[in-house]
Amino acid sequence: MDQLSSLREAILIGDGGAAARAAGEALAAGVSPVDVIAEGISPAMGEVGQLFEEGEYFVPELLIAARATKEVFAILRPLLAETGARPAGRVLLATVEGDLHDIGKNLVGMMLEGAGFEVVDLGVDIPASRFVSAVEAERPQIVGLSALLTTTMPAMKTTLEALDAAGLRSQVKVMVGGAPVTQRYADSIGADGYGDTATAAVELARSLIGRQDAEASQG
Ligand code: B1M
Repeated sequence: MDQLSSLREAILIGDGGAAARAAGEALAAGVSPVDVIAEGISPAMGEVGQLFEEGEYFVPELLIAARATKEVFAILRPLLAETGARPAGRVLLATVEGDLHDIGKNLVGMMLEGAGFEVVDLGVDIPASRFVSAVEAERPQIVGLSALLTTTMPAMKTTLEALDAAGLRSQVKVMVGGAPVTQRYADSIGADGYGDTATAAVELARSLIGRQDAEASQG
């Protein structure tokens, strides 16, 4: 796991080249692309967030760490795409309206792709109306909403309400996540599930697809 320690250090100092090299070495040593994310990038970005909270890091450090992860994703993405035969399901993923945070959402998307899901990533600051039109166009089984601000969490509720008003709510399972989101909040807005980490989001997506298949077979 030395390569994952080097990857972590490279992300912490925002050295994209070193991060990409460490990730390449981890892959060559037999670490799976999913583990590079779950055991390398994800905890490193969690640590970057923590250092920011503690006043050790400032916005520039955050942004160069995030940029370093992008260089690693560029290597991982084609490998993750190779994994599955039939997609495990289609997930429409985005950060809700008013919210520009995408590091966690991107990790969730990459982990889902690694688990064989087809991910349609709408990006950040996505209004409820865009979710509605994208559900109509893409026909996902799951909609994943990410929010990092307490002020944007209510946009999750608005999005669920918009899906309901458009008659689409029963056609999709909705999962929510992001640092301020809790199971209790997810329950209070009528979401189908909450994931506290990218790994949990993958497990949740699998179980939601299972639930949806069971409901469909009951007619
Ligand atoms: Co912002 N920011 N930020 N920020 N930022 C927070 C969230 C904050 C807690 C920092 C603080 O002040 N202590 C605070 C929110 C406070 C609150 O809401 N009460 C905050 C603020 C205030 C702001 C601004 C308003 C600052 C300002 O301008 N005054 C501004 C808002 C911009 C906007 O969105 N409109 C802002 C801006 C930024 C940056 C642009 C500088 C940058 C974002 C860069 C980017 O994303 N491209 C940034 C960052 C990086 C952070 C912190 C430091 C780190 C977030 C992060 O990436 N964490 C954050 C503090 C913190 O969380 N410690 C903070 C790492 C990431 C891997 O974790 O995103 O939690 P996370 O994702 C996890 C899980 O939550 C989960 O899986 C991921 C991996 O395990 N998960 C899901 C996430 N989405 C999921 C979806 C799922 C399931 C699981 O299902 C669909």
